[in-house]
Amino acid sequence: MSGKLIVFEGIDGAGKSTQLSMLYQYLQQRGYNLMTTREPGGTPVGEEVRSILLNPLHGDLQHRAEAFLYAAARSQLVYQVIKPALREGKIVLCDRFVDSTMAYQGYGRGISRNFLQQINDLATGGLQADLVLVFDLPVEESFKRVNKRSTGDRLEQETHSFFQRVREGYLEIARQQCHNHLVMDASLSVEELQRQVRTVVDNFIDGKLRESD
Ligand code: Z5A
Repeated sequence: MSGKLIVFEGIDGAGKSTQLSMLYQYLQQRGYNLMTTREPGGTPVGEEVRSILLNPLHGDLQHRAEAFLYAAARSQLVYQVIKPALREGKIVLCDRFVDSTMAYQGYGRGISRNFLQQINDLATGGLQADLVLVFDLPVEESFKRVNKRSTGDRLEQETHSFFQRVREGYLEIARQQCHNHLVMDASLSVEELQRQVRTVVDNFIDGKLRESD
């Protein structure tokens, strides 16, 4: 099987990072050649851009400039890390990708989705995920989880209605791109959700292996 890109998406606190690291361990035990990464970040340059983006002191960051910064970090990640890993046949598990820009900057901030599509395409060279798991959680539950942790970064200071638009944006994207998107119920327990994630990913990998026979 050639490399595959599996992306974890969803609003803050939906449990993406938890599920991703559990899946990583599971797939590693099964002997797959894989790696994990995240957005924004995943490269030295991207991690520096991340610290600008999440810094609560940058409350004056303009919406378009914000979108360009996410795209810059993404482009660095795609060309420095993801494409080489895919060429080596790895399964890449990525915490957030282009849908985050559509959901947060598009549905959340109200930036033109055509414009965002253009900068996403430029940043990725048209690279698309093979499978996207969208972890869906009511905003109230997300707030409870994030407030417990309470880092209060720049985006976590947004309002309930902002995150509601982001959540609905994700569901709309998943409806429009149902060929490679699947919505997961992130309000389930960590263990039950992981059981479902493993089933989905096992089926996906088995299907790809059959295709390549
Ligand atoms: N952003 C953007 O606007 N545009 C873009 O293009 C991109 C990103 C790429 C990245 O911050 C921010 O950038 C993010 C979107 C924006 N916005 N904000 N705000 P980040 O990487 O720090 O944030 P995140 O990706 O949302 O991570 P997160 O908040 O840690 O969420 P998570 O990874 O989905 O959740 P978690 O860390 O696995 O779990 C969160 C807590 O919930 C933790 O205490 C867990 O123990 C608990 N948890 C997890 N699963 C469960 C279940 N099933 N039940 C109960 N409790 C659970």
